[in-house]
Amino acid sequence: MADAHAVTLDAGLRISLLRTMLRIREFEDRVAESYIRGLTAGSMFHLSVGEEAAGAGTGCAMQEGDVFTTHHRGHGIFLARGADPGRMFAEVFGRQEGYCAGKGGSMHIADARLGHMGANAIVGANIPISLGGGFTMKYQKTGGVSVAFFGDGALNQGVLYESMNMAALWKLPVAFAVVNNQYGMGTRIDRASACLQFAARAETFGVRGAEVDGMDVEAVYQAARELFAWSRAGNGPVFLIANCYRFYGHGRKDPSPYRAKDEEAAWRKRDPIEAEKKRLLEAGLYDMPGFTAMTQEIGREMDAAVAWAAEGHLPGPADLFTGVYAD
Ligand SMILES: Cc1ncc(C[n+]2csc(CCOP(=O)(O)OP(=O)(O)O)c2C)c(N)n1
Repeated sequence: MADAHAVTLDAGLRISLLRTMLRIREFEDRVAESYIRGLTAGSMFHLSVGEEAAGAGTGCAMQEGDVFTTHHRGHGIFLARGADPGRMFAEVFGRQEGYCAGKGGSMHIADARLGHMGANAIVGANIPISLGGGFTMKYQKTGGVSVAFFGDGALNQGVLYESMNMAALWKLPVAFAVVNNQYGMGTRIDRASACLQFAARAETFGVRGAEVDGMDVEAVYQAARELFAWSRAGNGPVFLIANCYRFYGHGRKDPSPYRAKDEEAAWRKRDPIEAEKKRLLEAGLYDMPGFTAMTQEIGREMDAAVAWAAEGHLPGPADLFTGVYAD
């Protein structure tokens, strides 16, 4: 495990990490509500409630000029990278005002301006795209890092190891960032993988590896910041696995019958938002009224974003062939 608090982070940054996690939680809760209200396009949503520390810690450790791809559970990561929640809701609602004009939906959000090269619903398929991003960065000497975010379900996909090999061989600025929520659909990681030493596995490919408590936003941020900086400096690829938990099922309608209730309760007790809130309260950086005010302000922001997106326009037949090829 990376040393959780090797350096005490700046107070403003700690508050901003908490704020980012809260924005993710409030966003995801409204995606679930919007589905019940019949606002969403389709019914398949993969919420990252419980995974906020992994998304916020890694997302906030990235810099302008870095690029990334995500798996299908990528709302939180994109919010941490500066996404506008209104345009994200619009995309989830299938509206023209969305990031992909309503044609991508929850699982295929992308935005080149914010460095998002695409969410991907095929497990592991975003990884070689991020490899290509890293190749471009090295070739063009941009000084950035290309981050592939994926879940534990991709840890035994061949494409991950082909990509690691090539990234290490060519010393590419690529970061393999694993949001390990312990389950690939209904299969727990230890039932899918003979070896659980994933950082060590990455090291055998020549990729610098680290494992971190993915319920601790400050620990994730510190580990990611250090690794990304090392990779940007031309030292080669890195691998970070953040161990966390998804509080809901695979999709919102999945009641997770394959998980023990006491296991769920134990992880919920480690809620990353509550943990960080407690830490900041104890450090005197926040008080309860301040925290309540921040939560209410974020709630109003998200309500306004939902209302704006719900007023958006559905794509028409004329939009069918737009955005298919680059202009
Ligand atoms: C190549 C491939 N195989 C199977 C699936 C079906 N599938 C969709 S999500 C998923 C589980 C993915 O688990 P993980 O990568 O850990 O991400 P999580 O859903 O836990 O965030 C599977 C097997 C798929 N989309 N792609």
